[in-house]
Amino acid sequence: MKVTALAAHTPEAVRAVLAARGWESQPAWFAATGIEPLVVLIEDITETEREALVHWATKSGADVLTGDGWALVAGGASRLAPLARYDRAPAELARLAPPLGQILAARAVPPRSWAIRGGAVALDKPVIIGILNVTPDSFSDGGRLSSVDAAVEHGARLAADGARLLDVGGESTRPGAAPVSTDEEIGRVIPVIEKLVKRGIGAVSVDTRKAAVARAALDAGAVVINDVSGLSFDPGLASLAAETNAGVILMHMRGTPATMDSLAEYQDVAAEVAAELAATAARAESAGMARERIVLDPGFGFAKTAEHNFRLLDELATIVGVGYAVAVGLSRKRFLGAATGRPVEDRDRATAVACALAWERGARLFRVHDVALTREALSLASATTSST
Ligand code: PMM
Repeated sequence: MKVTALAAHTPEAVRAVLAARGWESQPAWFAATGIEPLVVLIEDITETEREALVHWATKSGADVLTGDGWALVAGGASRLAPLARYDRAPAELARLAPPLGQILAARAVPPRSWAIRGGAVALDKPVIIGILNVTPDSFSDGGRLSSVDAAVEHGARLAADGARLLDVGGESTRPGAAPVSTDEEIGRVIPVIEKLVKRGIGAVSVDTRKAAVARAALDAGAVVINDVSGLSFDPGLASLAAETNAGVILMHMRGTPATMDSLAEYQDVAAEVAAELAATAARAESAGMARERIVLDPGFGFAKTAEHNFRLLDELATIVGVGYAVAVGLSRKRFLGAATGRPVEDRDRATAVACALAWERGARLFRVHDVALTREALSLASATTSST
């Protein structure tokens, strides 16, 4: 007899063992994902629901830990799956079926492509978004024209290095940064977007919270709106995105850049950010945005302490479980400095490593300053994990 402990952090090891023993690829994949461990936290449940859950778990062999108003249920995904079906689950647990069904569906069929204006972005390989900040301290070398040219040249370099999108932003969202007027923001980003589009340098995303800026950017040829406020700053942004068929990145934050640091309070940061992002996505869909146009971003550094950011990076699969493609903006952020002791100008290696960790946990889009270095790290990460 020979006994081997298989790697269980992804379904790949099980799939490969079955395939090597003659299983066809689809059944092997379904069987492998079916026995993947799943742990769900269920909150705000009644005493009747809690009792029904404990009873069901005892009978079906799932593990359950519970307290007042909550339960943790754990087992292979296929063991928990009956709870997502009205015809199989105990009647007392009917409320659990829709949210659990969504989680199981997101795991079984993750988004494979992101619809953006006039096209689609494949998500089977890492998608790198190059950062092109056009704030006065980023490219200013005196006159406006030379700074536009410098920004466009930088964009060309990011695209050549492998950026699929260029994210042009004209308002700093660092904690305590001064707000910028709409006209000023338009004056900063539009000349750069126009030139990038005219020269065919790359698909452009606009990093803005304001509908007027987003509209001008889309008119100039941008195809994606990256809203760090997650539709909470400008009520006009949601309908604009819906009408124009833009791709959207909706980021999690609390408050505004001026107030967010005081709102960094969580009991379970990943669970709370996931729930708040799910609510944002639901708002987007009810405003008319198609599900396949929406990307969610947990907002590293926005209303989060360093410790929150580490937890969120480790537990990114919880955000992926919401069921949308996930983007991360880790580049040069302060918490990377907290771990490495490196100053902001020397955090690109840490960024590349963090992106590789995020890929492994299910993120598919990576907003970074150093595209070449991140691409190298992600090439290795994606070669290591199968996307069967
Ligand atoms: N971070 C910043 C700006 N825009 N957009 C998304 N989607 N995600 C982010 O994490 C994010 C963002 C702030 O970082 P910067 O000042 O280095 O651009």
